[in-house]
Amino acid sequence: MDLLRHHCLAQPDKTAIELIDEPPTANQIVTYGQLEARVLRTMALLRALDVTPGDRVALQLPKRLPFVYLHLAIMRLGAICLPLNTGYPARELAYFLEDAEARFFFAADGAQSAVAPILADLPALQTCIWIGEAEVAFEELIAPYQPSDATSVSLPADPHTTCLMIYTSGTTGRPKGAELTHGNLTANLASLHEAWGWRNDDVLLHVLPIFHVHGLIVALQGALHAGATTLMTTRFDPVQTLQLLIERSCTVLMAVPTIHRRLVDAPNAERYSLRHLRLVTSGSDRLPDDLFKQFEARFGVRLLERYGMSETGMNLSNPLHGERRVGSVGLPLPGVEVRIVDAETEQPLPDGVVGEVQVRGANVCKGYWRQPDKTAAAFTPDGWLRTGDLGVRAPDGYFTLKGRSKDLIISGGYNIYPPEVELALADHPAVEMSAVVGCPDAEWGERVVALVVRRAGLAAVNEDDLIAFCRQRLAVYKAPRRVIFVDALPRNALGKVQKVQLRTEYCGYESDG
Ligand code: MLC
Repeated sequence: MDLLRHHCLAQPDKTAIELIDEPPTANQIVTYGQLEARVLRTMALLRALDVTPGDRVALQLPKRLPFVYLHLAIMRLGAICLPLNTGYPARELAYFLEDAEARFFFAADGAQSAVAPILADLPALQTCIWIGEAEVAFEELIAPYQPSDATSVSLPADPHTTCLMIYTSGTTGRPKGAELTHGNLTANLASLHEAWGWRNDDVLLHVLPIFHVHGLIVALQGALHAGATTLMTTRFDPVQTLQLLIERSCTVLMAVPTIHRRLVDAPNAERYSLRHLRLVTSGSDRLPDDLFKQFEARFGVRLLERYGMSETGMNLSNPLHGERRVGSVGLPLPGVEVRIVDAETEQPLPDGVVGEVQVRGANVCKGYWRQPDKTAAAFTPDGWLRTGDLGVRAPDGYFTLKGRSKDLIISGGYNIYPPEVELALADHPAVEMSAVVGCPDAEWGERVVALVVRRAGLAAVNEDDLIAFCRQRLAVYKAPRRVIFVDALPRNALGKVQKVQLRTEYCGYESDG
């Protein structure tokens, strides 16, 4: 982040971010000089609001420039940025704000009526600021604050200070906040800078959400760290993406397999050559082999698949130069150690044998917010993070993922934890019990399917009722796409529901209800 400040001072007139708005006549350009000035004003605003180092400042804002200014300003003040998915309904939002004990919350004006009622029950929350959609509203908000009011504040010297908190879930319990430090982000950005050859003259087309490490750190911060230019769309549209990549001579695109699938399937996609792009990455979910091949055949670009997680940023990547191996997530990034261990003994396994992927390095988060037990359970005594992913290492060092030991669904690059969906379903009076599984899906990777046992005498509830019920309680992407009613759930001798059996039996969607 020191490097970002350097670019702001060294190339003040260069475009840092161009927001691609709708309509395009409303596009907005921010130079590096303006970025620095607005971040400093935003820091001054935050100081006037009494934001102090260590405070959690939550953002549930659309993908627009105020989010970026706030994110950078919060971290530079030594406070902790808590970015939240804009799809979280009030009920989920309340959990995150409460668990993090957020003192400050910046939210979209348009969400006020839905969100305001939960705020009274959050004793730690001191200030909520509603931000209008238009950039100008935020600029008016920070206008009275002078950049000089913030200049006395410099980055916290301690790299172990938490600056970003990203909530992830587990197989049990509620979501937990992974605490990423300044040192974690700096280390990971430096690794990626080296591995992917980020250049000052790169033009990144940014189509991802910015409330996750992928869009926020790997893509946006990656480009800012390099002093490159980012074209930031407010949402993903396949045709717009292809047009912008060509018309604006973009050099870098970062996306998830669902996005790559939609690009390949876009109308007249064969008319677009993307050979001028020097780097097109794929992550957040496994890249199917056929998609890897189709993308190259259609656009003349070999996708670069990499592997990361919220707790670590990026760990493994196929090389920029050298073999980008189909089906593999590549080699450890500079400064990151990756090993495959036996799940029981945690002893390293020889090449070619499948085991748990474990990761260690300066990029790995320091733990989970106020969850010492879960933090202890996530790490080995010598500091390896247990990822819960299964993988194998080839003798030449390439890693390939082979599934998950944890109960997790990945849909369109978003992680969905079945227990969260099962808990939501359990609140419905007609649900006796449920099991949620991920069924393979060509577009989304996996889709959420719920197997439900109805409570005796309450058979009237139907699939649409339960889907609608979940969509009220959970972000829409977590809600089941299908509900299949069953008489009983298969269990093993210990009473544990057999999800592998359910996937085998029901992912063809044969409902017996
Ligand atoms: C949207 N929907 C989803 C969904 N995204 N449902 C399931 N899974 C998803 N991922 C819902 C919408 O709310 C909508 O609901 C319906 O599905 C269809 O929407 P759409 O318009 O087709 O979807 P779209 O908005 O275009 O979004 C698709 C997408 C988006 C692929 C562009 O999901 C996306 O940006 N994914 C990227 C996620 C990401 O950045 N993950 C990084 C995590 S960090 P309705 O109401 O219309 O039915 C991480 C670490 C790492 O994992 O290594 O990177």
